[in-house]
Amino acid sequence: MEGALTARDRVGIQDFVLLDETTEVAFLSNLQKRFSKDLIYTYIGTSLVSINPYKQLDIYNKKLMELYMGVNFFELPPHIYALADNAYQTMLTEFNNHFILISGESGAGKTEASKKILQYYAVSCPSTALLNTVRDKMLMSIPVLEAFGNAKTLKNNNSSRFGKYMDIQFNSQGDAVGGHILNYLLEKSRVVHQNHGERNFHIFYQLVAGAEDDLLHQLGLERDCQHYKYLTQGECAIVSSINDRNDWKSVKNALLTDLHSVQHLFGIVASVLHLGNIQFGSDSKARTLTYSLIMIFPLQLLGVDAHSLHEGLTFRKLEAKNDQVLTPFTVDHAIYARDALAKAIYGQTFTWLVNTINESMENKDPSKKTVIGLLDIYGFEVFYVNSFEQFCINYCNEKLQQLFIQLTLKAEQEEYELEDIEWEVVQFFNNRIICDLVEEKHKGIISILDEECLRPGDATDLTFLERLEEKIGNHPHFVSHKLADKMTRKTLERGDFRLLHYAGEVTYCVVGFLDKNNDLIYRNIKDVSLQMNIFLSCEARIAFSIRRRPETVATQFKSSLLKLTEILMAKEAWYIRCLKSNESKHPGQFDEALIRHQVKYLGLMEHLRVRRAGFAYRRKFEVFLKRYKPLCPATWPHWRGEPADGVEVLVQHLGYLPNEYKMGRTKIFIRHPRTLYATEDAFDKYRMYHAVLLFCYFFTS
Ligand code: AOV
Ligand code: MG
Repeated sequence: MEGALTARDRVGIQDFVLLDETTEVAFLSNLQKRFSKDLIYTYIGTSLVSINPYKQLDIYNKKLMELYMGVNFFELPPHIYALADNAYQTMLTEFNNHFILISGESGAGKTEASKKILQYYAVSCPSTALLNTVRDKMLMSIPVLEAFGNAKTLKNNNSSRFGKYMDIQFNSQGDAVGGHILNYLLEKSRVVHQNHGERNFHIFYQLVAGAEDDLLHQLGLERDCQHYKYLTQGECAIVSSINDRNDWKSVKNALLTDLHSVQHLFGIVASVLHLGNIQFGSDSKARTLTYSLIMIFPLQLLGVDAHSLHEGLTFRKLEAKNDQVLTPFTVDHAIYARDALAKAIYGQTFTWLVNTINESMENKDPSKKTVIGLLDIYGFEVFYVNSFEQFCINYCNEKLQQLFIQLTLKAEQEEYELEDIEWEVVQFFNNRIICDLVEEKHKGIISILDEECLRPGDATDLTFLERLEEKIGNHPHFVSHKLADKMTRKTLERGDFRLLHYAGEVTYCVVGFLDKNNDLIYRNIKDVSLQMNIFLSCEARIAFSIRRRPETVATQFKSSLLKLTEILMAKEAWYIRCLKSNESKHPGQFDEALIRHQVKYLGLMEHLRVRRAGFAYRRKFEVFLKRYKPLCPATWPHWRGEPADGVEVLVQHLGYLPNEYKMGRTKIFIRHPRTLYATEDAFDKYRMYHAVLLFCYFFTS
């Protein structure tokens, strides 16, 4: 009988913390109930759980944004705007830095979430003509970076193939005054190779489908993706849900508002396509470029000279003392050199784009600022064949999970202990052990890989695998070729190893690991790419031209993730935990097994238990007293004693019941947000009253 159902029965509970029981069954049932009503957001305290609906919902618009502005967190139904607004309001009141960590596996909705947040800030922050330009540039960076850094994979038609951390900088009035993007490890190999059912980066298809006839002609391109080797390996150049022509328009418009060298940029993109079509003579040496006409366009577009390009693609230049020796390539080497050049060009172009966007968003205001950082990185992914790229991506997700554990589960428990607050310990799986397995000095997989990369002589992908088996064969999260049958009853091919990640097991094929980790390009190919100087800053040119061996890709990635962790640890964290509803991208389909698996590995149950056992809100005595002391005559205008005593007097005056709060060593802990909201409401009334008084005073005097 519908009428007899309570709202709770009909639409589930808005905050998992309020569930009657903290079982997985209750959690999933609540999630499903809400999902079936298109309610894709649910809280765990102040964290947001989001589930991908795979359909457009009418819940993102200016009216709703305005509704959520400045409203207390739990007053309205859960929404991503509420989290964005709460982070913003807290930043303003406490004048400190924040970040929003968006996690979840590939296709779970991280990038969409990060866009919604950016759009929210673009609309909700105060604006002036000057600030509008910063805001516009932030917004325009979205389609541009997506075009160049996202691609269709088997998991997601708009999969991020790079990691992105964006700081939005605010002045003390809350105006967005600047932005800065850090980008992480672009999957360059996609430029030259795509697996079946996947595409190259969107920009190539957009250019071919959308560019005006004139531009296409200038670039020497055909309006047909099938013409280009680099676009057709995945055999899915056309995707029904992707409108490359329309996307081209928005990317071009976004670029035109900002970039002077747009024409040149498209030239570079086109030159990569031309490079991909260069073939080499099929005799044992690759001296002949079979399709020499094709060379004309890369030469013109890249601004390099014919001799160097020809030589770079067909000969290896070795420098011995003062002498140079040229050895002709085999066809395979020539193909390798061609692909290396294409990847280097694309990689540099992407770096240049990010730098250019950063310059345009640079904050010119010298006053002190606070930031909200948005982290949107490639999600955990498992394909039929997993290579070096998945190894890096999944390692990155291990790091983010570790960060989440450190900042919530572990930190929360430690804080209670430190503050002498009684509570029940919650058991959780700490994936530190897997992070160590990958990154530990000397013993970790990256170190072992680097050693093999540096070892002169006969190092190959297979010798790397042998070293792994020798050194970490007994690790509980590493399944070696030899032990595979015994441990998991699933065979491993020769050349594979398996890692038991926090999110599930992944079998990696070692083919290409050494090569991709080295990312070396032949000397003369490097010289060729250095000629295309327009896209390189002075610093980058120097770094690129240095002759000593650069750090390997995995080591650079590891260092950049370490730096990112440091950046984030210094800020206050907010979490959006994205769940993928089904594997086939069907609107409204709730695949319970898939979702249960994600709930498990993301540690949502543990998060919930920690949150429930604990207190929703905590603040240092000094901070709490400073804000609310006007509400109590005994603490206003000054409290002369210890801050803890002042807080005690203050909360007694406010009528807090003994079970509603606890006093720690340095902080007050408040069990439920509603207690604090009542205090906040009283504070608002106080401020309003004083504003009116002040107004009357000036008006009448
Ligand atoms: P991801 O960022 O988490 O994957 P996306 O944010 O790109 O995933 O989401 C994948 C697709 O799911 C989008 O292109 C939309 O079609 C759909 N989608 C996601 N969130 C929503 C939403 N809130 N409303 C409607 N549709 C949505 V990856 O970048 O692959 O890790 O690497
Ligand atoms: Mg993404």
